[in-house]
Amino acid sequence: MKKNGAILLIAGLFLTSLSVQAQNANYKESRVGSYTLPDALTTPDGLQITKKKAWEKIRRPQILQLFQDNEYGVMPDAEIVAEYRVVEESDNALAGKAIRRQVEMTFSGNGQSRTMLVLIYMPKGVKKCPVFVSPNFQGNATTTDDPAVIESQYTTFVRANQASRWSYDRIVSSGYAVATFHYYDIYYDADGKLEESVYPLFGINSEAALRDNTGKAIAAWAWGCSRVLDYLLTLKNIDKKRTIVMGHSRLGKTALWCGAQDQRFAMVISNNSGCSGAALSRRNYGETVPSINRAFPWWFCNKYRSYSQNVSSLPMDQHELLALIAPRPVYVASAQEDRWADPRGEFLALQEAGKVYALYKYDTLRDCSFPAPDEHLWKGQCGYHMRTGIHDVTDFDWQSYIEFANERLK
Ligand code: GTR
Repeated sequence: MKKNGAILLIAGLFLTSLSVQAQNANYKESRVGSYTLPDALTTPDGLQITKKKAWEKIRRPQILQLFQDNEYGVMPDAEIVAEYRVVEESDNALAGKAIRRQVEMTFSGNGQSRTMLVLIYMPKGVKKCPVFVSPNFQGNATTTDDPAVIESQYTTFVRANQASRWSYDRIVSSGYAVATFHYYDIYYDADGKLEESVYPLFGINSEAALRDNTGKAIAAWAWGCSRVLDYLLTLKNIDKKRTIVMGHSRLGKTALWCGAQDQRFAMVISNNSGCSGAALSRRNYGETVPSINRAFPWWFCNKYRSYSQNVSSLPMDQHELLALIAPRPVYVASAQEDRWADPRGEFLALQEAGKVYALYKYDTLRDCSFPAPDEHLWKGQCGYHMRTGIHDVTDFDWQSYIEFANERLK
C-alpha cells in the first residue's frame, strides 16, 4: 500500500474508533451517576477559604499545582530565546479596515529551534485595541480567503477551509485585534510526535524523558498562546489590559489552561471545550476521562492516565480550572448538538466556579437554571450560552464574546 493510503487508513480507523466511543457513551442524564465535587474553597488540611487574599495566597496555588501535576503537566524549566521577524505587512487588509501583519517567531533552546507563523489583524485607527489570541486547527491560510495570508508549514488543507470559524470582519469592525497560529507549529497533534514540538528546545527529545507531570501537547499549545502574547505586548497599539485567549474544542481546553496560568490574559473563552476542558470530569456523560486518555494520550501528562480507572480519585475537577481564572471574566460556550462535550457539565462547572468569584463580590450563575438554547446567561464575570447547532465556532459565538468583552473589559 502506498504511504498516503496507509495514513488515510490509520486516520480512518482512528476516527471510526472515536465515533464508536461517542456512540457508546452515556447521553442520559439519569445515568450520569452521583458524585461529590472537591471544594475549591477547602484546603487539604480542612481550612475554609473565605477571603480573596487567602484564595490568592493559599488555595489558588494549590489548585494550580493539582492541575499541573495530575492533568496538563508543567512545561520544563529552560531558557528559550524568542526572535520575531515580520515577514509580511499591509495596511490595506480586510477591505481597508485592517492592518495585517504576519510574524515568524523562532524559538531556540538546547541547540535547536522551532518556528511559528502568526497572523495578526489589527483594526485601523484604533490607538489601543483589545486582542483575541486564538490558535487554529488547519493553518493560518485556512482561516480566511485573504490571498496574502501565508500558508503554515504543516498545512495540507484547502485555503479558507475554516473561514466560517473566524469572524475577522466582525472582530476588526468591533475594534478588536486578533492573532492566530497553527497549533501544529508548537506540537504536531498526533501520537508519537513529541520530537515535532517545542519540547526538544527544553531538552526533552523522547517520551522516555517525560516525568509523570511533564506537560505534553495541551501544555505546549498553551505555552504557544503565551508566547504570542509576549509579542503582542511589545506593540504600542495593543491594550495590555484587554487581552483575551480563546479556543475551540481541544484548543478550548488549551485556552482554559493557558488563561489559568497566565494571568496577563484579562479574559478567557472556552468554546465547546468539553471533557478535560470546561466540563466536569466526574459526570459520566459524553466523553469521559478514560475515553479521552485512550484516544489522545499525547494531550495530557502521563499521570492523568492513572485516573482513568477511578475518576473520582482525581484531587480536583474542572470547576476549579475555571475558578483559577477568577476574578477575570470567563466565558464558557457549549453547542446543543455537541453532546459529546457535555453542555450541562460545562454549565455546572461554571456555576460551581462562582464560589470563587463570589469572594470578589461578583454576582454568579449559581442561582440560575440551565438556559434555553441561544440564550445569553451573563452574570458578574461569568458568561455562558449553549448555541443551537453542532460542535463548531460560529459568528453567533464571536458576536457573543465581543459583546461580553465590551461590557467586562474596560
Ligand atoms: C474530539 C475530542 C474532544 C474535542 C474534539 C476537538 O475528538 O474527543 O475532546 O477536543 O476532538 O478538538 O475537536
